[in-house]
Order: sequence, then C-alpha cells, then structure tokens
Amino acid sequence: DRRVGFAVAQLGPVHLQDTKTAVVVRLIDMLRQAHARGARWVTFPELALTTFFPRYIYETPEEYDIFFEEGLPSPAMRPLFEVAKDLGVGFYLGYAEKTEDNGVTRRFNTSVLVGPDGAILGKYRKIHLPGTVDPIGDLEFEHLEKRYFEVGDLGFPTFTTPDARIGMCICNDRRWPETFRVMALRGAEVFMLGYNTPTRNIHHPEPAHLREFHHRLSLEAAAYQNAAWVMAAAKCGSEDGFAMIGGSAIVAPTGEVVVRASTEDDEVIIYDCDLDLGAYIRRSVFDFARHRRIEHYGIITSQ
Ligand code: CDT
Repeated sequence: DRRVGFAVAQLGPVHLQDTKTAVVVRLIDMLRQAHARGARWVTFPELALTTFFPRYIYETPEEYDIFFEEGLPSPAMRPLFEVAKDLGVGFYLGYAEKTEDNGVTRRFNTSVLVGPDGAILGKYRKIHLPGTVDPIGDLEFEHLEKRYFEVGDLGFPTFTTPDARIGMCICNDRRWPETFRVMALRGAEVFMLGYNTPTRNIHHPEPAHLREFHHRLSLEAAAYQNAAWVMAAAKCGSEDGFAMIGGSAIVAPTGEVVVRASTEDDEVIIYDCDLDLGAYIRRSVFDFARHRRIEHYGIITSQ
C-alpha cells in the first residue's frame, strides 16, 4: 500500500462583512486540525477568502477588486502559507486572482497548489465558468462568474509531488467529464476541487435534492472512470442569507464516498488514501493504453 493522509477542509459561510484576516484564521485552524489527524495535504474551497461574490451585481472593478488577490502568496494568504510550511502540509486553495499581463489587467477564478515544503507547485484557472455576463434580473441572487472572470488559460495541468500526481479543477468543472479525463491522461492520481454551489438552481427549477445528487454523482463518476481519488471541499451554509450546499467528500477510485462532511460549517474530514488502489485499477480494467479507442473520440474535440 502507498497510503497518504488527505484532508478536505470545508468552510461554513463567509459573509460580506467578514475580513480576509478572520477567514484565514479559520483556514489555519482547520489546517492544524488536519495536521494533528495525520494529513499531508489539505483541500480548501473555491474562492475561499471571501463570500461568493458572483451572486452580486457590481458595475466597476473598483467595486469588486476587494475580492481579488494580487501576488502569491497575497498579503492575506501569507499566514496560511507560513503555518503550512512549518507543519509540512501541502494544500489547494481557491481564490480570485488579479494579474497584470503586458499592461492588461486580467482576472481569473484560480486555485494554487502548494507543496508540503512550502513550494508553489502551480496554478489552475477555472475553465468552465457558469452563469452569465449580464444579470438575468428578477432573481434573489445572480451567478455572474462570466462577468468577473476570464476563461482559464492554463489548461488542466497536473503536478508531480513526492506523494502523488495531483490535478486541480474548480466547482462547475466537476460536471464535465472532459475535465477529469484530461487530468487522468496526464497521470493525475488525485483530483482536488473546491466549490460554491447555491442550493437553488437559478437557471431552471428542479427538486432541491437534485443539487446534492448531481454533485455527488459527478464526483463518484470522476473517481471511478479515472481510477483516481477525489477531494471535494465546499464553502457552504447561508452566506448573507444565500444558501449553498455542503457535502464535502473524499471519493475512492472505486467511486465510493469514503468520508463525507455532515455539517454546513467549518469541518475537517480526512482519509488515509491508498494510491496503489488507483494504480492497480489503471493497470487492469481502466488501462487507458490497452482499452481506450481514441480513433472514435474525435468529435469530442471537433465540436
Ligand atoms: N461556483 C460554481 O461554479 N457553481 C456552480 C453553480 C452552477 S448554477 C449557475 C456549480 O456548478 O456548482
């Protein structure tokens, strides 16, 4: 067995008036809990430092720049990076990224992967941005990710670490099988993802239970069909009165949820993941080289 402790740190609500400093104190507290329980890696949520601001309508960058981070680590993140390095714990953290590119300001919904030695291994910029550019209107909340973020330009990278090859994606990406297949073809053994999923689907009415069901179904299918471990971290509960689902989970390469958060608040879940389990499945039933038939898959990338 090749066993490594992976934790998921679910965040309860972050309200508009909460400071980033206060949120980072919560993240550090969960990082310490995870370390005390044997974690080498922690997955934190998407846009972990602030409320899920794409639900709100802002007109100018001056209004929404407060939600964004510049530099890595940004000043707000620095205490987390320092404690993680001291403890020797690697982590995934979702944040709103603002960057200058040849004099042009760009904004992405980003995650960073930091190794247990404190080294920044790389970033992922969210590719499947849900929602709209302009407000739909006449709703209790909006979903304006296409307004505030550009589509990610880094593909779906994976990172070699001493413990496992790790891939990252963010929230809505989990609903698209291509996300995980691309990472699996790049050797990912662990998929880390953070999410903010409003309990109510503003785009079409559906029974409330489907929101959690589709979340879990996506994770289970991703894990099973790619023989990889999935670490899924929610930011959840009622943020300023807007409900988001919990259900943070760790899923084994068999497709089974091995541990699941039971609250909608700050909560650490952890599992001793056997990476050889995924490797075994990738040598047998899901040996891509022997069994995939790529000559019949062309349409996936041509339309
Ligand atoms: N953050 C995020 O990507 N949330 C979406 C909501 C979809 S409804 C617009 C999700 O897929 O969970």
